[in-house]
Amino acid sequence: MRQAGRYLPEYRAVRANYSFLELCRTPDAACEVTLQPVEILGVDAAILFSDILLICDSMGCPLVLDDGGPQFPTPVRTRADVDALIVPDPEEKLGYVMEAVRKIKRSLDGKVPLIGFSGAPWTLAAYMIEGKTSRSFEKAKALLLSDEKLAEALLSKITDSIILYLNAQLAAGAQALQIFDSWAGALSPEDYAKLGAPWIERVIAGLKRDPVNPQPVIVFGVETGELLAPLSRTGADVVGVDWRVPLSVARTRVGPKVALQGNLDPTSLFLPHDILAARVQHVLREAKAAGGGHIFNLGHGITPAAPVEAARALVEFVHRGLT
Ligand code: 1CP
Repeated sequence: MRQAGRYLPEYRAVRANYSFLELCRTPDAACEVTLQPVEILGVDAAILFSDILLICDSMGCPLVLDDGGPQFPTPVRTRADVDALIVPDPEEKLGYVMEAVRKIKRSLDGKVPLIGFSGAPWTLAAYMIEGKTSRSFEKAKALLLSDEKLAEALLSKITDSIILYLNAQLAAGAQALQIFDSWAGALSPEDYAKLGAPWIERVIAGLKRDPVNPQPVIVFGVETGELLAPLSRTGADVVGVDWRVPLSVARTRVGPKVALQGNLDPTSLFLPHDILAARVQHVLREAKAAGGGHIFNLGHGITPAAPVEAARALVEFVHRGLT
């Protein structure tokens, strides 16, 4: 699950001293908020505190993040805009992320693994074209589906940037990687076959993983019920499932080779604890029926109003296992 964030008073206390982007760019503070969920909730892995959109900024599409959510005031709309983007050297432009990874690794001292991450090419392209979040992604789809050459140029540049960035995270010590294609569900299976899955496949093929103990790669999207099969063929080791598809059904779509991650509805955290516990049991039963490996997770990010006590109880219920 997205782990850090506004639901935690300890996060809000650190965040009071920094803007969100300053927090991401200050390795000591990013390290501190990365460790908070491990200490407060007892989760089994740490997720690097950062944001998928920082790489867009380093490519030359400036990111603004205020209370209105993330925005790109100069969105990518033309071939000239695409050509002006760069494929950044991650140590030069995003060195603070790798510095945070190294600090977190030292602080964790092997207690739990650290998961690094990136956005997927389609989701990052969609943000850069729309300029902000969207429900329909009209501008992104209109641009990428009407001009194949431009789509190829933009998605290639983003893909190359992601490969360098994720390899830098691996070199700094990330022990697993998650690729967030949060807006995958906005595309039809036909369009995802052009704009989504092949680019994730290219990212994964470009990773320099440890040949002896390859760091696992998780791909995740929202409303991906109809995209689970293509996502499972990207080369990922684990496919995230949101709460709209039971894990046993997801298994029939992804085949036997990948593990599943998910998929408790994040709003379950607002239910009384006995109902929350029953829902955890349901996910665990589904995972057992699905077979083939399972990482328990929420089906999407934890929401800002979620009670911390419920998140803590959730971790305990999962650790108790199937009863
Ligand atoms: O003011 C604040 O404190 C900012 C809120 C916030 C936080 C806590 C943003 C802005 N990003 C983050 C951290 C973040 N984002 C993490 C850190 C790790 C953790 O939570 O433990 C991660 C993994 C992300 C990834 C991310 N950012 C995604 C993919 C995951 C998903 O939920 O699908 C997406 C889509 C974003 C964009 C983004 N950044 C921030 C917000 C509020 C958003 C979503 C905006 C939208 O609805 O489009």
